[in-house]
Amino acid sequence: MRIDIITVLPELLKSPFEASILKRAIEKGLVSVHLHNLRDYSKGNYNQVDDYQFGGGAGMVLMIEPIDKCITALQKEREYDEIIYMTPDGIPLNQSTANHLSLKGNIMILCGHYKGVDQRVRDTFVTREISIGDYVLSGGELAAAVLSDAIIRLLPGVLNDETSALTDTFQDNLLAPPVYTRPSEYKGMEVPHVLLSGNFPEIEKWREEQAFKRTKQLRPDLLE
Ligand code: 6GU
Repeated sequence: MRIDIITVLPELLKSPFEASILKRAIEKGLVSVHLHNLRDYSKGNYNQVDDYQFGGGAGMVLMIEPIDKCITALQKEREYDEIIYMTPDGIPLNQSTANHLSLKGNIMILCGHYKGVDQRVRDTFVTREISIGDYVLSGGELAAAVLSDAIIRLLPGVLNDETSALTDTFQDNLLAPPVYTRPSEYKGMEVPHVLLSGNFPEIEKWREEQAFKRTKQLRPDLLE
């Protein structure tokens, strides 16, 4: 898989891909992530990428021309399965969308900023608009990092048995059950005895019950 991210703040997006699981996925060649600075596609001495909105009002809008130039340059090199615009007024991200996108080959992610992008960018280029929740971030960069992480960890070979995605919260629309590690007793707090029993059918049953109980209590909306 290849992910191209278009942003006015590439430095904000660097570190998530330079540590831990994402770094290893890139080193193994399972994914490549390319950051593109929108300013490299602007014209004039000021490297202008944003401007005041027509009709007046506070806040700058990312201009269509540098975005068009960047997207068109990338599309000349390869075909993209999706051009995703990160925006708080997009469709909220969930595990099902992450699963779907993890099956794609090339995806482009455009990070919104300020008041957003010229609507013509959304009308012309964008195939999908994604939000990561009902709150506002300063820009789409952190949201793009969240989306990339959610996708990349699902690629075959990225996770091993210890980190397997199969038992994740949400993978079956349930929250994950509680987990414990050594010691089995700490300051009088005990680990549920069934987990120490070695009875794996019983353990599995307990985990399913706990997952259901937790989901019912904390996220009843997932059970609907
Ligand atoms: Cl994708 N972008 C911004 N700027 N804020 C957000 C968001 C995205 N998702 C939730 N809040």
